[in-house]
Amino acid sequence: MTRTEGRGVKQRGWIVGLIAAGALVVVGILVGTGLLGGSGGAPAANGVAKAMVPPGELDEYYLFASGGHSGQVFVYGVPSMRRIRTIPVFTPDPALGYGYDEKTKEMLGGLTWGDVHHPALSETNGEYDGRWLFVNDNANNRVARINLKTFFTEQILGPVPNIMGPHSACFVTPNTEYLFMGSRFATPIPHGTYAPLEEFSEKYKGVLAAIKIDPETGHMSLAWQLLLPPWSFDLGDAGKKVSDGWHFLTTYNTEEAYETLEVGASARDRDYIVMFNWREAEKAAEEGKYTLIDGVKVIDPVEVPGIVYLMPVAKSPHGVDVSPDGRYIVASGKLQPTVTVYDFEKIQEAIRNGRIAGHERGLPILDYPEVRVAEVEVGLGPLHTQFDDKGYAYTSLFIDSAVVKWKLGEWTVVDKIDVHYNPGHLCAAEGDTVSPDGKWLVSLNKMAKDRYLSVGPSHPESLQLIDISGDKMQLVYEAPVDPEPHYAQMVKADKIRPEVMFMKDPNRPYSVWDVADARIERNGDEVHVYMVAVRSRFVPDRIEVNQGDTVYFHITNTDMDQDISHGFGIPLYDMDVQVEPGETKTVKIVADKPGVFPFYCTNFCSALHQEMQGWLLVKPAQ
Ligand code: RUQ
Ligand code: CUA
Repeated sequence: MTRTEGRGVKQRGWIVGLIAAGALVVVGILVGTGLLGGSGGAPAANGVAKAMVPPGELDEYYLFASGGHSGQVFVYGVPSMRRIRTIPVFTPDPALGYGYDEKTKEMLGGLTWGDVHHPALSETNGEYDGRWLFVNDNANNRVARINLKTFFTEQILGPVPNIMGPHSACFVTPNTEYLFMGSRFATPIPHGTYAPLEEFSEKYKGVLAAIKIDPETGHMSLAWQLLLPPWSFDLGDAGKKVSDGWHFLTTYNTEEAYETLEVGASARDRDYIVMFNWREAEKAAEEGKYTLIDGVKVIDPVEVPGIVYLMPVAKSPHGVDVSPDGRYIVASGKLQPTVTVYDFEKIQEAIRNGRIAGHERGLPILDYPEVRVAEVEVGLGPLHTQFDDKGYAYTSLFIDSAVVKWKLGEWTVVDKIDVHYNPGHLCAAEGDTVSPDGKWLVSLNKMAKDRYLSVGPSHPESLQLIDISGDKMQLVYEAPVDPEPHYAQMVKADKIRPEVMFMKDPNRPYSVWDVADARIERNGDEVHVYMVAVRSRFVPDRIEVNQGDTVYFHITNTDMDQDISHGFGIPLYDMDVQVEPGETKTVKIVADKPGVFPFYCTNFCSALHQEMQGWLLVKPAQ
């Protein structure tokens, strides 16, 4: 035992000593009394059993974790913590051919990375409905929709005009009417406008974009924007039930500092929760109360009162989370050892009675003592809060490396457990719905340090599974995860109903379903290959073109059979795709290199997979 870095491990040094001395009887007693189980550096044996999903059996929940600057989404099964899939979203992925075929290449728009922070499952009446997963790109002002029938990215919207660094996304409204993207970085608008930093307070703007979601198709479109002060909009959550129609954002840097932010953005004692009424904003947009900026309807809430209110909060808050009944709004002040809780009923009362304590930048500030119901002392570095089915809240403590459990309404801390180490977000089973399941909580830890076999200077992050079904939280399992999960959502597995192949559609453009129809058509220097991929050959498998031709391969996988995907890779032409059963994909190359290029199936599909190849012959130009 040489792990000495972790706080939890150090605390339990004496237990480790006993184990080393062979005092296994003592360990047995400790496990029996639960001493090792509750908050151990190592999960107790009885805890581990809870995460056991025998080979061949399936997990109870899907966990969708953001992949941060990998631009991907990681899918885990809970409680086994087995990683099932990586979904490429903002980043090309040769394993699935994502970003190589014409459709996904166009969707990526020439960018090769994104920064995924907050996945949001679509909701109906405040419950996850298993249809779509939305994720933001904090880097390039985009948002994407993943279809949970296929687990493929289906739409990328953006870069969205006027906003910059939409960290406070995605958080959907209870019927997936909208998701909102607030700027973390104020800039002059529209994009492309220059103004020196010295003019930060005047010329730089915070902007919030409202993305409308089509209830049938999930198609996203930019509806309207709110013009906000040049502050940093950090996290968000949609109101639900009693607070449905409102949305809450945390903001830091109300100091409007633009240099040494570490100090400059932490000077004031208080920042704000910014709350807005999206139905009122929608109405203002319909009534023409906006200015067009870069083609977008931008509403100035100073000119349209009743849309935006500010609520004071302990300095530099991070997470804001709405309780399942929609009544409490919980904000974490990362530089203060408390979470602040606001009561939505009191907020409504204060608005009705005009309890305005003042204005900042023309926006009304609600009187703090009127709207806040509690400041709960939770510990050092509170960041994010999740909820269970019994009226408890769970808050991550970044500095303490712990999760704390406290009671809503009573505002008392009832339990605390060590995690390893420095948790950011937490994710509870069905945690953001109006009816969380309790049961499981995953702590998304920013540091793993010594928890896994070393892989050199870059460490994985860690996901730790905590059983929250009893009075005491119990750490039961953990899994490494690639950089960098920020947030995750956990949904009951039976709500997701993936399709295992694409429907055969003879009318689909460019598709060929019969090898007799496979062909090569030439039109000037443009060549179209209508190709069938079927175990274990490509038809046609001999393609002769001239140097300089533009060649389109329209490939249909006619193997209507679960898990029989074919790949299509061309050496030295930087081309590879995977074509799923029943799918048609189009890839394009410019045949600028003469020579002979054997193309082949890159995805093991049959006993004769190795024979599944063909020839691309490029005749040199004279
Ligand atoms: S973040 S650790 Cu959501 Cu990007 Cu809080
Ligand atoms: Cu088709 Cu391997």
